[in-house]
Amino acid sequence: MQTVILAAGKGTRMRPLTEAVPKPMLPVADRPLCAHAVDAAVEAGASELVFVVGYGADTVREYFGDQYRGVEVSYAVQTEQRGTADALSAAVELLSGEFAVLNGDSLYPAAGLRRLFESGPAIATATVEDPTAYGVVSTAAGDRVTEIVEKPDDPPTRLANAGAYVFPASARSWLDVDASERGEFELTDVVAHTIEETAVTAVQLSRWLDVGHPWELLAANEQELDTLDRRIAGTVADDATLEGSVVVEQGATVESGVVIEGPALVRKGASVGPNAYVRGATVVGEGCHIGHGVEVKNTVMLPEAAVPHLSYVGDSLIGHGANLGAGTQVANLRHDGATVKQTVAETRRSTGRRKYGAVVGPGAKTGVNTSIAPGVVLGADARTDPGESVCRDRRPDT
Ligand code: TTP
Repeated sequence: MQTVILAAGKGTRMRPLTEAVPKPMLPVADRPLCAHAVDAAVEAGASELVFVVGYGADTVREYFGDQYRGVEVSYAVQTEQRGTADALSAAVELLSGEFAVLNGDSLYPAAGLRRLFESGPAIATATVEDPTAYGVVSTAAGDRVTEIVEKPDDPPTRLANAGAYVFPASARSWLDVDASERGEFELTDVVAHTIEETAVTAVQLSRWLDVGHPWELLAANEQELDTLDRRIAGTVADDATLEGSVVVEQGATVESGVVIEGPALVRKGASVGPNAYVRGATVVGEGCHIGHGVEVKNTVMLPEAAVPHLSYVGDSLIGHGANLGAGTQVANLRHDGATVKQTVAETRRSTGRRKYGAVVGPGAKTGVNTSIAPGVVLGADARTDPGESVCRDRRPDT
């Protein structure tokens, strides 16, 4: 089945991380985020991949090329990010027959996508605690979809639209929908039209993770690092201790006195130590450096980031090329133990986590002995003074 991957979004909620790399290419374990959806689609039997690209298009093209895992790849460009139905419109000329559409920013199980692909017109659903932030699907007679409503205050079910669909060929002429309340042209309205025209099956996924916010990028890495098998291909000092499922890629170095407790991934060109402690679900990205006396826990370091001396970094996201000066400490737990909040697109949001550190933008640099409070965001290229205590976000626009 031809499978369209929607990968053109701006990823505004993921800023500042997406200022250096588009959301679909943010790292999740050993691959970009959208490669996980694509791999699941290939395993489920996708016969051709059609990417809709826009923001950061070149990096997506470079990674997937014109053949990916033996499957032909083509690209459509969405010039302005005006919504998911608008994104699909960009690809319409490339489609023939029944086709599938997937969000490029979700983790899907391959078995669930296989059932979706075999179900004719269908929509993937997942049961969620709080459906009010999602499209909510109602069904009758078991699995026949009767209604889909976007972000209702009073959700009729707990079945969320998981952003994976199979559309009949005729849906190609139903993409011209009205703008929604938030001013976007949305695929949910195309689904609503499809329900009126034909039977649409709800295919329940056993697992689904929508990765829209920084803390969901942590969750995605936690989930996918758990699936990696231990592999030590890099250079590891004799007295370093690697416990559990640790991957040290070829070209990575782990120096004397380092302790790494898996799951953890040290990518090529990265160096850890001497005398560092890495634990929890941590990704040390390509070319990153963790130096002497540094503890890094449950953190994703994007390529070329560095924490060179005497620091603690917990439950954090460290952007491309960011550098935490000697002695920088990131707090990841409030004194009152409350769930940590973060400001996302100017709105205070709960991260749902008691342990959550900082989001450090690409190119940011902290002065020596900087302290950063839980949930703080440092914007791209932000600077802090030596000894500074940073309790509020530091973004170029604030
Ligand atoms: P969203 O997560 O709704 O949008 P986004 O990725 O731009 O992120 P944000 O809301 O933080 O700005 O998008 C869902 C999927 O659809 C995602 O895979 C990106 C894709 N998409 C497009 O391809 N084009 C678009 O115009 C939009 C809005 C989304």
